[in-house]
Order: sequence, then structure tokens, then C-alpha cells
Amino acid sequence: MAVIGPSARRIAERAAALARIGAVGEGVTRLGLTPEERRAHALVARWLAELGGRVRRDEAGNVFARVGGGGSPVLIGSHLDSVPEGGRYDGALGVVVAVEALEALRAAKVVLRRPVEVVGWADEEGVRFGLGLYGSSAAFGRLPAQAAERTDARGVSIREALRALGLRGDPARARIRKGSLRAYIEPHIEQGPRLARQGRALAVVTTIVGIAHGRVTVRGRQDHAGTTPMSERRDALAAAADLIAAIARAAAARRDAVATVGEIAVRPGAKNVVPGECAFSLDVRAPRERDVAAVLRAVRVAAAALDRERGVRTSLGRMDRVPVTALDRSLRGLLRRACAAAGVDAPELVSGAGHDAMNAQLDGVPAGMIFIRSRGGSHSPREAADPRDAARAAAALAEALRELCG
Ligand code: HGY
Ligand code: MN
Ligand code: MN
Repeated sequence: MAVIGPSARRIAERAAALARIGAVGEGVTRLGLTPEERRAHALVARWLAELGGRVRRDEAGNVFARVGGGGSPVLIGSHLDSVPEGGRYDGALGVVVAVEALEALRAAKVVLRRPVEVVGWADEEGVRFGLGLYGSSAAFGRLPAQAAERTDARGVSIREALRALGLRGDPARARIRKGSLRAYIEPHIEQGPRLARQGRALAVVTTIVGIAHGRVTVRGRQDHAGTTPMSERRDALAAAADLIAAIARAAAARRDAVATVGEIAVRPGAKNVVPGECAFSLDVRAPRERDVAAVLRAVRVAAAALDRERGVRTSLGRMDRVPVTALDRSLRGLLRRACAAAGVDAPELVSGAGHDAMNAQLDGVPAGMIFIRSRGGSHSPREAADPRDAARAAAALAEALRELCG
């Protein structure tokens, strides 16, 4: 069989070109449904058009390009948005690797019997509107009710943001017909230390953790910082601080569970005013559903105790949930064989990060993921990846496509 040889140099160049869109120092800020994300989609669309891809944008703002003939395609890709001041490889390197796999198949003159479609998902991070995995949720029919009405910090709704991008404003219209895809494969950096520690370039993902996202609001009583005795205060921020510490303890008490408070807002927010209200984000994850539920229960118990002790009122708002998602078993085997054909003995790992592959799998599309060794953590400008490892991932993906479509 023809040797498939992706180009690490072209991968490095294209990852750097994407990183220049929304660049902030060594990192990037490319939030969902923004002009920066749209520019990244346009750049990837140009690469795919040069490959002969038939490019289209759906009503949720995702970009697709299909190569090859008729039949149900294999969809490959990842997301092109980032967190604020995030890394340049989270999502973007997976899209570059997907394009490079097509480049390598074309160079090896592999004839595709089944079409391959590359996707750049919109707003996977959910930073701006608070709705994670947004683009793939729209495509796989998993948007929550009234998703288009979700607003950002300036009160702009998803509907308005889509219209500003020249779309009609109804992301539900992006729904891909159920059963129309043969498989979904997502290359993505690991975003953790395991592959680097094991000295391995690639891994195949077995399961993706369950995730609960929500907002907690603590309401106390706004008061004068100088004339209100400590014993008479209903300090919303002090109560929230106790609750946030209790949340961390609840997660630490359960194997492999994690909980994070990444955003917090205080009202009225003045140094000489006892805070009357405090709202903060909550992100709870675990590889077992019962542990996600157990942490959420512990949060509610801790909040009720604080309400009694501090005379505040705590509410846990709407929780967006994605269940623990086991990826397709046969695809896992195929991806391990493909990694071996690319010269990598890939271990299997559980993913602590959420991914668009969850929505594909939950919609009945056999989904698989190839992790690429990364260093420097993630969701940080320190995030780093070696283009040679990315080229190995592209070779593995090309081998997988040769088996699925060749
Ligand atoms: O939050 C996550 O796990 C992913 O990066 N969106
Ligand atoms: Mn991310
Ligand atoms: Mn990601």
C-alpha cells in the first residue's frame, strides 16, 4: 500500500497561521460566533477548497468541506474557537491534522470510495454564551431548549450573533440527518501530562467524562463595610468563599472527580460595601455518573448549611449536563491499528476534557478520538505540541480513513 507521509512542516505552518487569528501574546482568544472564529473558519475553508473540498457553512456557524463521491461520509475534525487567553492547539491542531490527513491521502493517490467531510465546529468551549459543545450540539440535535436566546455578558443572544455573521439565527436548522454519517473521528491534543510522561506520541480515547455546568447565586444583604458588625452581616461573598472551598473538598473526596469555579461576579462590587450578591460558575466532572451526582448533592448540602449559618439564600441554577460517554468500541480498535500502521503503539486513555465527539456518539454516530501528546497544560498560553506528533496523528487518521473509505 502507498506510504502515507503527512508533512510536519505544513502542519506547523498552518497551526501558526490559525494562532495569528485572535493572538494574545503566546496564546489566542477566539471566542465562539465572533469575527475571529469566522476568520479561522474561512482560512480552513480555503485550505479545504484548494484540496477540492465542497465547502459549506451551516446555520449554527459550523464549517464543513466534503471530498469524494456519494454515500454516508466519515466526518473528521474538531473546533476552532478557544477559551480567553487559551492555547494555540486546543481544537485547532485537530482541524489542521484532519486537513493534513486528506493532503496525505491525495499525495498517496488513495481513491476514496466513501466521502470524507472535514468539520470546524463553532463555539465548543461555550465561554461566551455559557453553552459548551454548542456547534456539535446543533448538528447532532442536542441543543437545550431556547438555546438561541442564551446571551453573552453584553446581552447579545446566540440568535443575534448568528445574524451578525450573516446567518438566519436558528442553530437548530443545522441538524444533520440522523444516520447520515458512517463515523466521526476527532484528533485533539491530550491537554494533560499522561502521554508526555509515558513517552508516547498518540493515544486512543475510550471514554469522555460526564460534565455538569451551571451557575450558583448567593444572595445576602448589602451593607456598610464600616458600620455593620461582623456578627450581623449576611456577606454573600464570604458565604460563597466557604461554599467554593466545600465544592473543592467534595470533588477531592471522590476518585477522579474534579470541580472548578472559573468565573465569579460580586454585586455591587465596591471595597466599602458588604457584598449583597455573588454569582459564580460551577464545572463538575467525573468518569462515573454517580460521582458527578454525588458532588452536586454535596454542593446542595453545603449550600443549605451555609444558608442557615450565614443567613444567606443560595440557588443552584440550570445545570447543563453531558453524560459520561463511552466512544465506539470497534472504532477504538480500528484507531489503534491505524496508530500502529503509523508507527505508534498508542495506549487507551479516558478524557478529562469534554469534546464534540460526545455529541456524535450520543446521537448514535460511531465516534472515536486520537489524542496527540501535548505539554504545558491547556487552556493556557503554555500549551505546547510537537508538529511531528501531529504528523503521526495525521498518518494514523489517514490510515483509518483508508480502512473506512479507501
Ligand atoms: O472544557 C472542556 O473540557 C473543553 O475544553 N471544552
Ligand atoms: Mn478546550
Ligand atoms: Mn478542545
